[in-house]
Amino acid sequence: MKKILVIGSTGQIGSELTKVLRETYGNENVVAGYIKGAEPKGWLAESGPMAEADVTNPQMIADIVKQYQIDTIYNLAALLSVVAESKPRLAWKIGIDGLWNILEVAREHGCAVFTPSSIGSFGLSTPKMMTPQDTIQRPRTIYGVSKVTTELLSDYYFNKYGVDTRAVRFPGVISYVTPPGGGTTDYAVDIYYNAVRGDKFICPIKEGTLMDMIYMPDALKAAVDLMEADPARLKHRNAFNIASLSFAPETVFAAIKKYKPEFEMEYDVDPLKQSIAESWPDRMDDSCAREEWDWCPRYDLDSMTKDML
Ligand code: AKB
Repeated sequence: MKKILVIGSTGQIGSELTKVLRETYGNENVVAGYIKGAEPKGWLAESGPMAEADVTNPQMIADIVKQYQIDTIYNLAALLSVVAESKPRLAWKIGIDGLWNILEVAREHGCAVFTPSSIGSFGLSTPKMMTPQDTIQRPRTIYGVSKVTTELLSDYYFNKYGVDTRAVRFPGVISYVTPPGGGTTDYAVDIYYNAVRGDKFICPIKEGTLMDMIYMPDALKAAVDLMEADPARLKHRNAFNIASLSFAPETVFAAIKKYKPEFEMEYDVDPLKQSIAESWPDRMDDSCAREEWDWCPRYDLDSMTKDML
């Protein structure tokens, strides 16, 4: 049975990933890592072990790995795209210096490491439609720069030291359980919250702006399935394109309106979010993930919308 440490277990993806991992591998085998000020609460704190796991403190990570005999680390420590632009040094410290610390611990203790990349790892010069797995990655945000570095550093540790590093490039993740914070794709979550509350939605992203999105259960399935995949089949490692949904604001608005005809939306475009969104793909080509580890999402826009509402 795997022994897993989830770093960033109280974040948007972290809390739901910890739940799925505990259901899959047993509560006692999944340690919920957190940082001071963001301690786990409720079921997360009660259902299994937890430990302070600050990626900027390598000794702290090594101690947890030794104490719980961890063999797999899910490293979700990162600032999202919009917030990272206002704190670039911190984004680097957590995303890259932190990853370095984790990879060193993993090398010493033989752990596998999953550190997600993102659609943010692409930039304006990347082909926008059916973005290939291997393509130009010249992002201009610090989020993107750190995600490309994450991919390269993870590949470096695999090629040089044999550390079992694997990752996906997450689209915008949509969930009704934990709201995100500070991302460019957050509008696609906020729109559902507004619809359920019966409020008009003010959309910060321009009509016609396509971005890849994914429903949380599919995002979690990707993270678990990739770490379970047969390494002999993996030609790529860091990181796989995974596509699921690709839509613009007016499309998700129309999908919600089908169930809530009274729902209203108007645009008030945020220039920072818009410029980031325009530098990201319209839709990724995920054929490598499909071929190498049988990636296949389960939700489309309509089934997600029903579930969200
Ligand atoms: C963000 O918008 O920052 C994230 C992402 C797509 O990486 N949700």
